Amino acid sequence: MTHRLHFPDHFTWGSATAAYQIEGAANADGRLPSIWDVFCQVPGKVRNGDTGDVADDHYHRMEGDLDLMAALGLPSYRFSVSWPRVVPGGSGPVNAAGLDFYQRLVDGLLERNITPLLTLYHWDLPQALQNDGGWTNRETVGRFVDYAEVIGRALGDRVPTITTLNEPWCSAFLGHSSGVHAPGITDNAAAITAAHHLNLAHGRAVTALRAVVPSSTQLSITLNLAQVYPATDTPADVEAASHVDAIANRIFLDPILRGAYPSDLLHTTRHITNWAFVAEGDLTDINAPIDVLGVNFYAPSRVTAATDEVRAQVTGRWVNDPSQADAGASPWPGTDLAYSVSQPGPYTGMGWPIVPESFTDLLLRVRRDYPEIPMVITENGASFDDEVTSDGEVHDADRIDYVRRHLAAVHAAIQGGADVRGYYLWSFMDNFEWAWGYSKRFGMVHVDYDSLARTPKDSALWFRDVIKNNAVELPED
Ligand code: GBH
Repeated sequence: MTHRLHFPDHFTWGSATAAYQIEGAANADGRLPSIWDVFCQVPGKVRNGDTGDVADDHYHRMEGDLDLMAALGLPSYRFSVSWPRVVPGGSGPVNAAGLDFYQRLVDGLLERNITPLLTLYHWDLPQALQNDGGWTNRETVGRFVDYAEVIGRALGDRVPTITTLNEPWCSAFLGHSSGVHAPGITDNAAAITAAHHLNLAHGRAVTALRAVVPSSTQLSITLNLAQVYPATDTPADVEAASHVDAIANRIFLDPILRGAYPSDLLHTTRHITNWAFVAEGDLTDINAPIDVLGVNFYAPSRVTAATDEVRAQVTGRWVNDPSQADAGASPWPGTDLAYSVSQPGPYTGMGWPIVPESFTDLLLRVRRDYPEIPMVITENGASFDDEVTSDGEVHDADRIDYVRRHLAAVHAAIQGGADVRGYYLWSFMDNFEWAWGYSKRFGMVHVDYDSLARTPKDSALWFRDVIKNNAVELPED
């Protein structure tokens, strides 16, 4: 016996990728380096010295990949545009050949009845802008708005949803606090400055896009959100969790959806920055109305207050989980107040704990605290060591189990009143997993990195049925 959970009518199903992770063709047709091309050249930053030079070679194999999406019954596809392909210098001339790739991509999707969801920025800042300070430089905001307008004008008539930024938390804090992502800076004040400029770039791009895209176009931002649980219910741990929640979640949610930074955040970071980079009018600009919030979810966090006793027990400042134990600096400025603690398993292949209930908690929390905004799950998925058989099949029961449980969690949130409109599985195919290079696979399609052959995994066939039924089947347990 199985138990079927039906999703609402018109629920959008899809799968997601990002430009630098799949395209390759790093030097093709006028593209110039992004911060990730440069970061990959720094010894020790990316596992095995991997780079995005070739990746899945999607740039040259796009038509075949679209055929595969159609064969797998995907109603929608989320991709990102490579800024350094379209405006290679970060500002200045548009590269027609680069833009043409996305014209063909969008047309190819529409021909196959696959609805595009376009992300303007998934971490690949043109290096030319980084040379002037990147996201720590307020000038970058204007460059992003110009680039957003170029894309809005060129593609806005055929793309029903445009997302400005993917996970600005990662750009700001993994890029500028822990330094495990490009541009690899470790400066907490710079990270908070970058977070503000990313917020401002988002809000001003939304306003600029409104003027050039059809009125029906949905504008959005994607945030990586995670519930932050206190390790115990002592007041100190509860306060630590609230602090991390502010620097991880509310630093984006509050200005974007309420037009103000959280007052507790301004207080807990006051020894790092005086927030003088926030100018008159910025918060009104950031608060530009959006139509839908993209939510990426992988795992929750669990934290404890940094008492002397805790300090004596932990070796590093950043001890969240097995995979991060040796990662060095914390990505949470001000975490001299809080330490991440390891959580009980089971874990994914990234070492991230599998806690589907926290996904329900998160969606209901967004519903409660920001009640007006509809949500789309723009990423959820997992990396595991998939089993490739000698006859070329790829068995990934762990991934099916992860996605099944997380879909049930989304369903529970919808039942509880959360307004969730769609779900995009990360990722369509195995790809360049940032600092982990090609050592981690998130795809529902397997990629052989020698031949670049694509093979749908069991999860892709399973997901095709979920889409067809608009329902997920749970074992009766
Ligand atoms: C997303 O980032 C990206 O958008 C996507 O490009 C990427 O391939 C995908 O996820 C898989 O990684 O850091 O130990 O506290 C997700 C980044 C992952 C950052 C989970 C926060 C929390 C676990 N997030 N992480 S930990």
